[in-house]
Amino acid sequence: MIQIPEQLRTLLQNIKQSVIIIHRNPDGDALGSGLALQKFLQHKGINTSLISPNEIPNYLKWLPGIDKVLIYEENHEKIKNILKNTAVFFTLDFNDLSRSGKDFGKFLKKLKDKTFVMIDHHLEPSNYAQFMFSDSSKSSTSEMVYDFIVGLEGKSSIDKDMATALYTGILTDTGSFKFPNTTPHTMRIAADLMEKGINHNKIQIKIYDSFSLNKLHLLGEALNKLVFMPQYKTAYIALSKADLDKHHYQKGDTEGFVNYGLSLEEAIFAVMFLENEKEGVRISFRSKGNFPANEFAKKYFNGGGHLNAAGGRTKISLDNAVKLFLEKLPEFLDELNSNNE
Ligand SMILES: [Mn+2]
Repeated sequence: MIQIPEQLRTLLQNIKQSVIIIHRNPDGDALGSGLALQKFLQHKGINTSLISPNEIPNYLKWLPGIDKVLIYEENHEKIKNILKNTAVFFTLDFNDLSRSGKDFGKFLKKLKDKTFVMIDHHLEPSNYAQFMFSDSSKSSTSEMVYDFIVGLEGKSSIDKDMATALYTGILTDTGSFKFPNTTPHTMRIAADLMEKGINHNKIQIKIYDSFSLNKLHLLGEALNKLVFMPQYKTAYIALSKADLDKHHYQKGDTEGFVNYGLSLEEAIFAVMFLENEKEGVRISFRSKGNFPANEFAKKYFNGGGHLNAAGGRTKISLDNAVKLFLEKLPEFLDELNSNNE
């Protein structure tokens, strides 16, 4: 349950327009929670735009309502105008405005007369929102948006399309209900969503069994390059721009690759480095048990996230990023070896 402050209830009864902003490189949780909240607000008579900072990955393009998502990078002047004329901003699945991208984040930080509503499950939220729903014990923002909608207007206000979107977010952020963030409450919500008539098997297939041949070949490349260091119980993969080009990389193609490192029986920590011309190197971190993947990401790679799943980035070269990682790993030797799964 989420307690909705009376002030926010009143606000939502009196506005005609709002926007929802999700994080850059949106995933199933960002888009799932965004689409569901958008439809809910539309039903309430609040005209609501859902804005993604950049493009939508192919594996999510089937979500109901996805064709109406506005992409900031493709149309920033039009979107800036919408934002200037809107008073209430929902921000979903991120803990700091900079997660919407450099340029977009700067623009958002300058907007002073807006009411921000944050709904998010990442640690250490920044203090920009007048209404803050931040809970890192939740599996996903989609779980929180479910509780938010139910808290406002009850279960009957969730329709089949909203249920499909929310289920997708929960499914992807829990790795099909297998990550430690999955709770009895998560499962109860999933059951409620199933009762809305969603096709859960079709969602599973759309997300996990709809790969392109290029993606599978890229996975083959990644697995061949996987390095395991038994002394650190750590596995890592580094994919260069050339590796990606070779397999005609499309956004989202490397989704889930980092988890293969963690599927090694002895692995506690798995890392994937991805070279990208525009953004430097993006790094994904995953861990088992109580090893803090987010601490590593924060300390050395300008990132953060959850205990078992975090991300980071750097402007240094791919080789230097791997070098830095290998240099710093020994600092965590004790934690890696005392980990209780
Ligand atoms: Mn999430």
